[in-house]
Amino acid sequence: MKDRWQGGQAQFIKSVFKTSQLPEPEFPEFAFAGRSNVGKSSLINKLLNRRNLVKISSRPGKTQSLNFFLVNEDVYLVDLPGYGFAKVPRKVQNDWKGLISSYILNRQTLKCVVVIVDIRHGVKDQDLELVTWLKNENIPLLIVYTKQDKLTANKKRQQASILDAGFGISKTDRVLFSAKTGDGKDNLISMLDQYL
Ligand SMILES: Nc1nc2c(ncn2[C@@H]2O[C@H](COP(=O)(O)OP(=O)(O)OP(=O)(O)O)[C@@H](O)[C@H]2O)c(=O)[nH]1
Ligand SMILES: [Mg+2]
Repeated sequence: MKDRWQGGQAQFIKSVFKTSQLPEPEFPEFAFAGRSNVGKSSLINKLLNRRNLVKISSRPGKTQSLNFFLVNEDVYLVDLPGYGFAKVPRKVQNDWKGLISSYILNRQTLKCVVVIVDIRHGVKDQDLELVTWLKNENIPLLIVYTKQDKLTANKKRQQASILDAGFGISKTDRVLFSAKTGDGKDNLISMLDQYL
């Protein structure tokens, strides 16, 4: 149902810094994870057809809490803090990890974790670690290769198969996307809708 996502019915609910602050698990939920600066917030904005609902920054590490957005009054989207940003102190990195992993493992309404990867980059250790962990925990996941506008068609295909091989996934487990052009948006929407 494209209108759910693109109809403009989305609002920021809250930022969560600890488990006790999580909103009631009232709605099906999708969480968006990925390295700092990969384009998580941009993807959510594009998905919801909103320019500025989620704050974007060229400075990595902008999103430091679990940010909840309510879509169409019946779905939560959760923008997770980015990982892999070296300037964040180890103590803070570990706190994030603890909060995020307990959220992912215990959230009954979580339908799928969307793992966002920059199509230009190879498979990074932390991405592989997350994907492997999600698979082991039997948490449904969907991988998005984003910023595809930055590559030529040839290079895009090449990078996509390198990433598929690195993550051990098939074409049907991932979506190519661009927050700049909106390419891949319909595909992403239909993948998400399958969980609803
Ligand atoms: N060309 C292009 N630029 C993008 C795309 N997606 C995001 N960007 C740019 O990448 C930068 C980071 O985007 P964000 O959406 O803030 O990334 P993030 O993953 O939310 O970052 P953190 O919250 O810091 O973890 C911004 O300058 C965006 O404009 C895309 O698909 N194409
Ligand atoms: Mg962000």
